Amino acid sequence: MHPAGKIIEARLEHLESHLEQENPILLRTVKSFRVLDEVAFKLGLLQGDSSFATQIPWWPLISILGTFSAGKSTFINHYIEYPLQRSGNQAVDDRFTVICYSKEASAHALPGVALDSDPRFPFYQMSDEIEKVARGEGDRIDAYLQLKTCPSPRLKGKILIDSPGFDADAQRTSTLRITDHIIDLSDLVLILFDARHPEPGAMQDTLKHLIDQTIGRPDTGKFLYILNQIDTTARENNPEDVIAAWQRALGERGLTAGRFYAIYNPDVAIPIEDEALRTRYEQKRDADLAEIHSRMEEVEIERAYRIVGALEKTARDIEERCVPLVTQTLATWRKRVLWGDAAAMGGLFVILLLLSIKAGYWSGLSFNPPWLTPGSNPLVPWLLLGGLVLLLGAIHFGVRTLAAKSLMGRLRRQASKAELKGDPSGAFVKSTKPWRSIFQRSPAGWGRKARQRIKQVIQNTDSYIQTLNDQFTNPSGAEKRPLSELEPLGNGQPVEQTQPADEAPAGQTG
Ligand SMILES: Nc1nc2c(ncn2[C@@H]2O[C@H](COP(=O)(O)OP(=O)(O)OP(=O)(O)O)[C@@H](O)[C@H]2O)c(=O)[nH]1
Ligand SMILES: [Mg+2]
Repeated sequence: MHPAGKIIEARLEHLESHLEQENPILLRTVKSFRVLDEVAFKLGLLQGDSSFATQIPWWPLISILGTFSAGKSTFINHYIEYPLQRSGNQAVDDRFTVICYSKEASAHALPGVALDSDPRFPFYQMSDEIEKVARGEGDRIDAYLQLKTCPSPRLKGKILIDSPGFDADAQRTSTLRITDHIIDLSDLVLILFDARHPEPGAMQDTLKHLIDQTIGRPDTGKFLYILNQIDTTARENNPEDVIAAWQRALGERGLTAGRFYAIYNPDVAIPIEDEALRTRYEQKRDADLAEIHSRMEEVEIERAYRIVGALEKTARDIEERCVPLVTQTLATWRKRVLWGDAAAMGGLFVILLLLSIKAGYWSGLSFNPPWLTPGSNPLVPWLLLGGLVLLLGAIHFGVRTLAAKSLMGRLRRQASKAELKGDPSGAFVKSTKPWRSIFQRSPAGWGRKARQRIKQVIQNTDSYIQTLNDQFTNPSGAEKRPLSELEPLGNGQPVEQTQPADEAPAGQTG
């Protein structure tokens, strides 16, 4: 059972079952994330309903955007080799369709809310995101998104998004903002243009918006600009001229980076009579289509490396950044508590001294209060002593609380600046609980066992990377295979156990 409880446990199991079907190579990494979760919960770095595994997007996202009727849906159907999306010359879809794999024999359309609970989606809790970009629309997620599942093996391990055609002014701002959000989340963005109207005059406002969005971003590499339906130009032109004119038009809009392709869909193309011309068109199309498809496979591989990278970063963050930050803050806290105690208790001593002088308890340097003289009630001194101890205790714990509070703001700022995985302020609160001595230097939950578990996870990430490398670097020149077809991580390989040494059965550890 996950330390966060049933909800997270159910989500992780859901994630594991999807990985088993679609991306078995990553299955073992979930186990490592579970180990990190446990350590982080003990430390207080994670709290409530959370897990490091649910903070990262597991499935790469490929979005297909473009002008109205550019052939987006037809392109997707051709790629997945399945007639999933409706196509036609009228605007047939006004919603984004999130398409993912399911082994069920028939395709399913689910309401957008289903996206909110599926761990595969980077927009887990998409309605929150929609609410953020378009206030008041979060409850209407179904008006913007639908989810379709389909048994095409090409969908394994990835998610495609088909978008509504961009129809100039009719475009609602919320749709535009969702598009921007989807672009941000996507690993690969295909922007389809229609060769029937490639010239800038035909470029609608929204397409301009799309292009302007993609210019000057740090991740321009993820945009592929595709001139589709070039078969329609075969009668009048040769493809090179059309493509050049289109690229020039884009260049005039400031778009120079990125990759440009020209394709058409063999299933619906207008037949090209001239044989030589047809061959030229087909060669161009096949070369470009192959490249586009291979980019679509590559994102799956890149994503796998990124997940292992995130695992390692999380482990290292805990050990090398979170714990030191908390330890440091604890040291400052200890100093403040000691100084605070000294000041408050010193003050109390002076007050008591003055009071006792005023009460005439002193004769010269000897302390002679009436309740210590023989014959007085013997309980009184003990009661007074008890009262004093309570008072000192109250001072000490009051000082501890104040000192801890005085450090929280700074700690939170440092943590958010460092962009840490996990929340050091939670660990600090846990480490300053009343039953912890101020002289304990390491944070609560950070001991030999925790350290070993982190070390083990880091070692495991090395072997995961090694497995990925073995399967993807292909000195023999063999074709890269998508992840979904590969053996699970560590299969038949001596991948280290995630179980720490000190948890091994008794008698095996020293
Ligand atoms: N000649 C030719 N026609 C195509 C090609 N690709 C798509 N079409 C046709 O263009 C029309 C629009 O295709 P869709 O796939 O519906 O286009 P879309 O971009 O999804 O359209 P919306 O979702 O409405 O924006 C359909 O009639 C397709 O058959 C192509 O490469 N060549
Ligand atoms: Mg469509």
